Amino acid sequence: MSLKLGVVCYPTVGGSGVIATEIATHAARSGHEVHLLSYERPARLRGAVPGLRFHAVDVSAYPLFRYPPYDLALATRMLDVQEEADLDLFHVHYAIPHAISAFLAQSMGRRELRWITTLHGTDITVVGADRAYMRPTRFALDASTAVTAVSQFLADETMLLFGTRSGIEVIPNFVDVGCFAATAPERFYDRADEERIAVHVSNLRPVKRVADVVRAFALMAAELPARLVLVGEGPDRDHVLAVAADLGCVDRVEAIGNIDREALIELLGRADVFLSASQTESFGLSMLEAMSCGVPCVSTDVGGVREVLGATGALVPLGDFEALARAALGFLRDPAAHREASAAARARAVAEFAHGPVLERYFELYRRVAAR
Ligand code: GMT
Repeated sequence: MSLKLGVVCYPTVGGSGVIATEIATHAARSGHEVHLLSYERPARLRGAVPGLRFHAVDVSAYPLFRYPPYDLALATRMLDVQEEADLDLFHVHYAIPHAISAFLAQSMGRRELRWITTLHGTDITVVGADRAYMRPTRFALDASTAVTAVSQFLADETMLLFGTRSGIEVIPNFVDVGCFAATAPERFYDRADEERIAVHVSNLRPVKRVADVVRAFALMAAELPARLVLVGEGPDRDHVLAVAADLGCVDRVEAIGNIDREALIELLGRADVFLSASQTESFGLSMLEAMSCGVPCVSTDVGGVREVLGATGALVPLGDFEALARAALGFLRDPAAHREASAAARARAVAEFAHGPVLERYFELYRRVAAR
């Protein structure tokens, strides 16, 4: 049964925008009619996709508005699209403000509007726990037709924080294991100089504790020829480079900013280890993409990360950058250990998080919601 879907997300390179865009793209390819709404064209949306239409949400910059009301503009656009396209349902990614805009659109409209809210992480753990956002978030979750969370950790955290009445279904994030695959991998033992390449991908915000990544890397680089590639842009970039300068390894740290999907896949094919020092991480989509390319991940043991890594890679206590370095060196000193960890990472990504079966769970939920 083909459906008419509205998908709402942030357009940025963060994981929620990536997952929403991938769902929209795959849904259109599977024959559904998809309308994608955001304030900009999402970074992961590549070229024209038959069956998928992007709707930009414009917010007027009237001088009186110190904070332009995006949630109102989004609600209006959602209602317009629902009426024009006769949508079956919306799937909104990240609760704030998308789930609240959905409620408003439903209240303003003449016919029922159904929506699924997918929780991604800081919409609950940071933003939703802020007093200013707590009550509207709980309200919008209770009003949603269905709620999903990307990990069991996040579902539990949501129940704990909000005591929400709605049952939360856990549908994990996924990776396109066909595209995120190292077809001609080049690891340190394939390179003449044996340089180890450590990678970190994030939006370089305080919650990612990227300075700890650099501290771990400095210890690693003291032992082996190594380079750290930081992918992504964010407010901590300068601070992190200052830490690297202070530790004397700034010449081996490259902050390359945002890159497109193809460049990321190419980099992961050459990477030897992925480092993550996050304070909290509901899932860790960048790590899953790295695993799919056969890159062992070393991360702080926080949030839903252990659900993603399973027995692959290594988990260390939050704040213990020395343990992070030690665990990474375990893979980087020994080609046999690295090969084994690389194969285990890829195998877990394929077995547990391949895009096909996870997408089928979303499509099945869409059918259930549309049939209610
Ligand atoms: O919360 C963020 O850092 C942004 C958010 C996003 O929009 O990308 O990331 C969250 O959602 C991702 C996709 O589901 C998860 O992979 C990230 O772990 C999660 N971030 C946190 O929990 C810190």
